[in-house]
Amino acid sequence: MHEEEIKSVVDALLKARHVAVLTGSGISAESGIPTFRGADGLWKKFRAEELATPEAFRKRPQLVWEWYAYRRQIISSAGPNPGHFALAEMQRWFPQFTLITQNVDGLHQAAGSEGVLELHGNIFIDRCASCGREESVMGRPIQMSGPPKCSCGGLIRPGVVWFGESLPAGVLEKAMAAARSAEVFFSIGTSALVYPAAALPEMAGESGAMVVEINPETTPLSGRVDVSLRASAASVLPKIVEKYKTVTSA
Ligand code: BV8
Ligand code: ZN
Repeated sequence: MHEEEIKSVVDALLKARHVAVLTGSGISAESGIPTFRGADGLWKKFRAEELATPEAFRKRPQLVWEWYAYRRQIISSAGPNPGHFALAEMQRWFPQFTLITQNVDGLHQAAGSEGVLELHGNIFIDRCASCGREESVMGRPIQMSGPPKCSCGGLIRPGVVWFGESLPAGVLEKAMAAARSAEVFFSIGTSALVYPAAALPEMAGESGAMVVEINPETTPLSGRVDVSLRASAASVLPKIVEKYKTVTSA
């Protein structure tokens, strides 16, 4: 299955100096974390677009806090899957490898990936909505009800990027530079609907990269990529690693 496509991807990887990857919630699906728009993407009938906004937090801080506490709970009991580990292994093969993620779950880092560009922040950061003070809460007991208060009196929110908020300065620029210089650009586990992240694969294609999409379903990007692997990340990424190692050790 997909032998043909995998061979063409490996052939391109063998010649590449800079490989870039954009991941979305689909790569964490096989770790048991619901995607945003998949069947299990709703929480208490709310869609992400209704909760992941500054307005929602202003209007219903407890509800938004509860949603993030629930997600922190799921992520804390989840671990990286073979898709995450495959990307961590691939990082070592190239002079330059840029992993850009829309995910806030930290699973790429847990799998050993380094220098991960977190376009949308990280769910285990607490940030004061007033003074902006940030603190990692990774590994701490999860405060299920909230939001807690900062010493300045402000409300604490998760350190993620909500709809309508700009991405962390510098991170998006680094991601765009990688999209422009990579010879191979992977778009993995993302519906390619949310901007500016969704512009990255297009940018890479326009700069001459081979764009590879890995997704069991089609997306608005599917018609414009060079290789479309209609498969799950946890199944096909290890196959790419295996094929690459067979060819390079031959
Ligand atoms: C900004 C963090 C402006 C928080 C998230 C109209 C047109 C165009 C744009 C806009 C518009 N109106 C508003 C906008 C801008 C908006 C936007 O793009 N909206 C969309 C909905 C149209 N963007 C923003 O607001 C961004 N900011 O533009 O700022 C600005 C400019 C200057 C100054 C000030 C402001 C900020 C966007 C970031 C929002 N935060 N998350 C949190 O996590 O709670 S977005 C969230 O959804 C994710 O982070 C991710 O980025 C995004 C998309 O989700 P995906 O990761 O793709 O997940 P999804 O469920 O959609 O898809 C999963 C895919 O995986 C599926 O395709 C599925 O088939 C596949 N899959 C499933 N299983 C597997 C699999 N694939 C592989 N293997 C499997 N096993
Ligand atoms: Zn504060």
